[in-house]
Amino acid sequence: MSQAVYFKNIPQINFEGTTSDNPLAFRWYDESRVVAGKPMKEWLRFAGAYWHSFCGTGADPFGAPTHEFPWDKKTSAEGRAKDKADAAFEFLTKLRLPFYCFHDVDAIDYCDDMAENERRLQLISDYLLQKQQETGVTLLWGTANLFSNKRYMNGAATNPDFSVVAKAAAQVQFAIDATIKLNGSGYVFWGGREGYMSLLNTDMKREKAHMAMFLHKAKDYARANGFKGTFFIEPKPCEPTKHQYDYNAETVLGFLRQYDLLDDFKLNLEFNHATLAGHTMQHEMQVAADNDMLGSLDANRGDMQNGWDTDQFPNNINELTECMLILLQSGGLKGGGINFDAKIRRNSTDPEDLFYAHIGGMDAFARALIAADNILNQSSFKNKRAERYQSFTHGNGKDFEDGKLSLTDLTQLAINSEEPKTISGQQEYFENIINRYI
Ligand code: XLS
Ligand code: NI
Ligand code: NI
Repeated sequence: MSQAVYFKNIPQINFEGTTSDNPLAFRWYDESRVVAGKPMKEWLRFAGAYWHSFCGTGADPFGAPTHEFPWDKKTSAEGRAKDKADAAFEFLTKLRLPFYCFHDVDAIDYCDDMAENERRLQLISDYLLQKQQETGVTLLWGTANLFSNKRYMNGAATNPDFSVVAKAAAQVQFAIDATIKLNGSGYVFWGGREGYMSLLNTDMKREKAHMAMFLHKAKDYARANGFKGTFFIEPKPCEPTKHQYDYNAETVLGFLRQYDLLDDFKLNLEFNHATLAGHTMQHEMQVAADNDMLGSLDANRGDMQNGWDTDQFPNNINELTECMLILLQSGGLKGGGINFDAKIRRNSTDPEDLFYAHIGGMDAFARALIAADNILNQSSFKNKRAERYQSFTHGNGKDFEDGKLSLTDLTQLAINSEEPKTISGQQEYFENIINRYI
């Protein structure tokens, strides 16, 4: 296939080690380096996000686009979509990203005719499949954009108007078909409009029941059509809605349990969503890991001084090291990978900027993974934490854990014992371990 080269001044990005001064090289991400029993590449399973990297124009509420893409010039939707796919796969292979993720409308523009949209997605997914076969890059997850079109302004699966719910279902069906065709590991539901702007006009109970019904039907369809991958729910507390039903990890877990969806779904957690919910990403990941639900990650970061989803590229190694501790201890991601749901800034306008951004993110994760592995193997971290709970490993503490002590038993023990010793939680000691191994 003859095709244009979109990043012609940019070479293949290689691992050159920490002594390299080359800004277009990895200093930590050595894809085949074995960490905790498997290559980094397999722990991290990095993916590029179609929407930010190949569709995001840099426009913001105050200004026009600043990113003018050479692959966005042709007049036909099909022509633009194929050029974009060429650019995307050139980028993914140059960066050694093994996976990518997309929404239906990122791959090809949609119109208001659903049958035509199905045709368009089939056409572009055939083309993407060919690109996958040529390059070895594969789909991490697919999804449908159920939030940009104006028909979704009152919700998609949770819209009070049934005819909108049906439109959303059609989009999901086509996106699932494409995901199956492209051998996607997962399928994501992020409910950007599944929530409310005002409780006054909202029957929340009914809307949540509709969302559950919608997920069941989507899952049944996908399974019946041979989808073997994992479904992911991506929590976010708000934005664009005032309140999103998939608020955070705990809330989604409760929802999935209530509606009997736990067996097919895992969580896709995003850093900036965690902080919007008033949590750390570590918190969200630990909640998921403790419930065997740590499926996939959307990597980015917010801004410390403002409160929205700025989707900046991740670069905080302390934060990432703490996250990788959870990832390693939980045995890895269940069915997913690490998708850079991050965008270069509006004023980052060189083609190189997209590469610098991903190289920085990949290196930061790789370095964090190595540090976390060293912490687990070489430091007192695990033992120190376990020590704090040693009173539950034997005697009365063990009996308590095993349910053998009643409240009156506990009261008797309390009456007959002295005031507990003051035991330090040693938070600063633990914090220092992180910095020491970075
Ligand atoms: C938006 C979400 C979105 C999902 C996919 O905040 O992060 O990009 O990842 O629909
Ligand atoms: Ni996301
Ligand atoms: Ni997001």
